[in-house]
Amino acid sequence: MAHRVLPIFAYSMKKIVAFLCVAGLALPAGVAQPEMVPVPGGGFVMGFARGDADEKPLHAVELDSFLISATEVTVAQYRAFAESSAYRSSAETGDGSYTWDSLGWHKMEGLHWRHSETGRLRSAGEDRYPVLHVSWYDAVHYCNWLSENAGLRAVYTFQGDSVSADLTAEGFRLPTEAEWEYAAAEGQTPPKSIYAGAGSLGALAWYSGNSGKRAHPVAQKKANALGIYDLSGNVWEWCHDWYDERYYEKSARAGNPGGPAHGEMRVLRGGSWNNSGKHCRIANRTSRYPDFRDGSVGFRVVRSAKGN
Ligand SMILES: [Ca+2]
Repeated sequence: MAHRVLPIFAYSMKKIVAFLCVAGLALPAGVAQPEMVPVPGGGFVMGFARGDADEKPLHAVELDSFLISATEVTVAQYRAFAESSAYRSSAETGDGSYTWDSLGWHKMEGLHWRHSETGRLRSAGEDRYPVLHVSWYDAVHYCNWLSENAGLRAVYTFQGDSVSADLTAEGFRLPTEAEWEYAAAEGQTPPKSIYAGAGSLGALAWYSGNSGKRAHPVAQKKANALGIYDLSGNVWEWCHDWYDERYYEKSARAGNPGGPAHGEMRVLRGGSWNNSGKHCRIANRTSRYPDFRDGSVGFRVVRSAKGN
């Protein structure tokens, strides 16, 4: 953590609360908050020349500084939200989620964030597993709850199934896919690796070649140079953006690109325990409908570094 020592007497209580929250301290008492690590802003070249069609054209992007959670959001962190807010997830209000067995994915009613990828109810000792079976909607509701607890302006506004976002608000939100790729590339152009960090994929990530076909507790593999774990592998991560396979043609030279204004599916990044190395590459892009959930999709959060 690279926080400067600030004269806190000059800050309002609200700012102090926000600062303590960003520092990863429990606030209010007993509430599990993600540990946030700083990502200095700058420019990088997004995309991959040897990648899929939707990873091109390579284009320069400028980003402001931001903070990103060091890990995927865990079962314990999500539980603090679910149990204190009475929020009911897409899986709970809908028809469950997809569970994994040796034959593939199967929809199972009653399956939700308290369950593993195989549909087993998590035990108390599994708090540090990434939360599974969460939709994009669940993820952004969680973000707003974090903002509310920290006294920060919420990013997302809800009207029925419609969600609008103010990406200039200082509260918690999902990373844009540009922020996600920049953090995974450690802000480097070209990145030192096609995966999120130095070394072999097996040293960095839980993927189909080493996972035993299940998710694993966060932060067991090697972090990248910014101190961020599991960007490659373990669980896919929802990003803020609507998915457009040709978005890179339109976002060239954009500052803080936030994705298309409209779309049908939201972006997922990083691959999972169930994917080969190809999908764990930092430039790889895929997408799902925002109410999708299964045992391989989770998320992490970011927030603006302004005001810190
Ligand atoms: Ca991941």
